[in-house]
Amino acid sequence: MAYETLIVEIEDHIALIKLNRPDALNALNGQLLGELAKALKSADENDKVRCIVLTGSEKAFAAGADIREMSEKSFVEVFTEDMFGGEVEQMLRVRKPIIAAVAGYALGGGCELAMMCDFIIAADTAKFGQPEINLGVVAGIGGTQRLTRFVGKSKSMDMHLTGRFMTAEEAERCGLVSRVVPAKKLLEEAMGAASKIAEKSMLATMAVKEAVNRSYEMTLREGLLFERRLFHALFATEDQKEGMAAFLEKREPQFRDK
Ligand code: CO8
Repeated sequence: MAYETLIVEIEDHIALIKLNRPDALNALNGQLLGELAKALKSADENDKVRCIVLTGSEKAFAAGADIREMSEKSFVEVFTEDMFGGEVEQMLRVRKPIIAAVAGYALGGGCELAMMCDFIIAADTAKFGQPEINLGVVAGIGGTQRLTRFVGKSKSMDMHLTGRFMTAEEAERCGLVSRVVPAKKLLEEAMGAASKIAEKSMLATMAVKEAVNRSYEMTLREGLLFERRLFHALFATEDQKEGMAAFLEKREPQFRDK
């Protein structure tokens, strides 16, 4: 499928989705979010794809929702159309792992989009922020909820109330990103991580994603039970037999997603 605001490449079981609105620092407008939801759904449904990498440009992952597009909208408009609600729900339905590879600005909706992915690998040039307060609004696609869970109340309040930006180093220190790499190596590192994931049994990777995401929505006791039942359930798969046999036979496993 051809997209106007994205570049999508599928190679070696990895779908690489690049946000592509260079003139607006990849600001997220309705068209881009609609195309992104479609591209993610299509990658999720494509049997050849086992992991997804979402990235932007060297200068910006995404500098937020498109302020030009939003500025004149009324409450009645954004409320009745439930602005971005459908697109975001669609993105959250993706069951394959998504890695955000972030260089440059990840601000507002851009930071929220990165946090919607399963983990974030940052270039040393990355800058994260929730500067909506400077526009007289608040985050709208998860910033106050996800950032708070990821980095704690004090830092989340600091980011949302002052609108300041966080460096990649600070983001790694507080647990927002999983690793920081030199900007030139960002894609190589993200694709390397995606290749590693692509080698695993997809049944197990999907189970990991469900279990970790549930940890934000369940009590610890319920989450522990959910995890244990998933662990038990995977014993019904051929991949569990293959993975354990391969270990004992000192060879690489050949997973078949069965
Ligand atoms: N929207 C639209 N256009 C943008 C945006 C944006 N968010 N960010 C940058 N641009 C455009 C600029 O207008 C400029 O275009 P032009 O050349 O036509 O004037 C071009 O990109 C380059 O930007 P700058 O000249 O400003 O570049 P600088 O290097 O000087 O500055 C910054 C880079 C610091 C990133 C600066 O552009 C900036 O502050 N951008 C806005 C950041 C921001 O406030 N983001 C939050 C937006 S609100 C939001 O994300 C809410 C999300 C929740 C929505 C949920 C709805 C339900």
